[in-house]
Amino acid sequence: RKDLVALLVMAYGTPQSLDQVEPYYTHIRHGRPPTPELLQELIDRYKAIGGKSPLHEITEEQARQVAAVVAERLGRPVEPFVGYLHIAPFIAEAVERLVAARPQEAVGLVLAPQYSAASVALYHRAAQEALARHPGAPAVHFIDHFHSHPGFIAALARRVERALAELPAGLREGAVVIFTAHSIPQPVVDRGDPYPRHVEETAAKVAAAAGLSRWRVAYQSAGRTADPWLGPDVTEVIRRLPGEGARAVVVCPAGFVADHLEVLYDLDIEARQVAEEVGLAFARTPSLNADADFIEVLADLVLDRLGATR
Ligand code: FEC
Repeated sequence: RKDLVALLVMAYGTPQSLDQVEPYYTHIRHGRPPTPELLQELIDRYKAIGGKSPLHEITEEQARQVAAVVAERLGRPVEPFVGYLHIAPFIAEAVERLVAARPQEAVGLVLAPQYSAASVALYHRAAQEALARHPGAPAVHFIDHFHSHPGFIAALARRVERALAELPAGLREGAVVIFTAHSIPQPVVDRGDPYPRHVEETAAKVAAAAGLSRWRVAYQSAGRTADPWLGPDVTEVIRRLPGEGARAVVVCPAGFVADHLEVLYDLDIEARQVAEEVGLAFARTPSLNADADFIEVLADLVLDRLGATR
């Protein structure tokens, strides 16, 4: 369609019901089905957050809103096509629909701030492989990362300040902020992946913007595989904090842009429990979700990418 801008919005994906957990988990494990014990553990984690992760609805809302803002800025029609890495509608299906809409221009956006061969590259590969099956497909201009975008940094800094302000006054001074991102297998890091550097950069810039003196980087949600995973793990770091004089911990999941299992379970339930065990007050910064300040960041990235292609 003349004038149409297509947004290929890609995210991790989540099961929509408990009976979808097994195929989803098998897909994440590159086709190897989980053992019954591992499957039950994962089902129990979904049950602990109410039976379902809100990631699907949040991703759809983010896509809808960024398309609306870009359409308004450009004065052109903009249509989002959402595809998931690990569950239907898969990225390949979103590409099919995008190609059928015959856009004039297209941008690919992965909803993950830091680049890794173990994350963003997988989304891009899924999209490229689907595009390659359509000789007439439009060029899709991919956004690789936004880990140091000034609007993204400012949005996280505001949330860190808000979480600190909500701690009881007497505990605020002794609080340590831990910036977390999903762990990746150590062998990927050893091949020179930019991910740990991107995570450190996000954290350092947010810490500077929020004027923090006590902050750390940690990783979370390491997979249950034989490989070593990138650390230190957030729970290990929390356990060490009382020995360093801390009285409270604020966890900022700077590697995620939405509420989902890894935030609502691994942080809000598991990390909080560890903090309480060692006598620390615990707070977690609110996720970006479809908040207006984050939608502005995404729209800015898309507009920049479109401008750069002209
Ligand atoms: O709310 C939800 O239902 C989905 C939450 C979710 C997000 C997410 C993000 C990332 N992952 C990344 C890497 C890996 C690697 C493996 C792996 C395994 C899992 C499992 C679940 C899961 N991940 Fe995930 N991830 C989410 C959920 N992830 C469930 C399987 C059970 C487990 O191990 O805990 C290991 C694969 C393997 O076994 O070989 C690697 C990275 C991100 C952040 C970037 C992104 O969003 O893409 C990196 C959200």
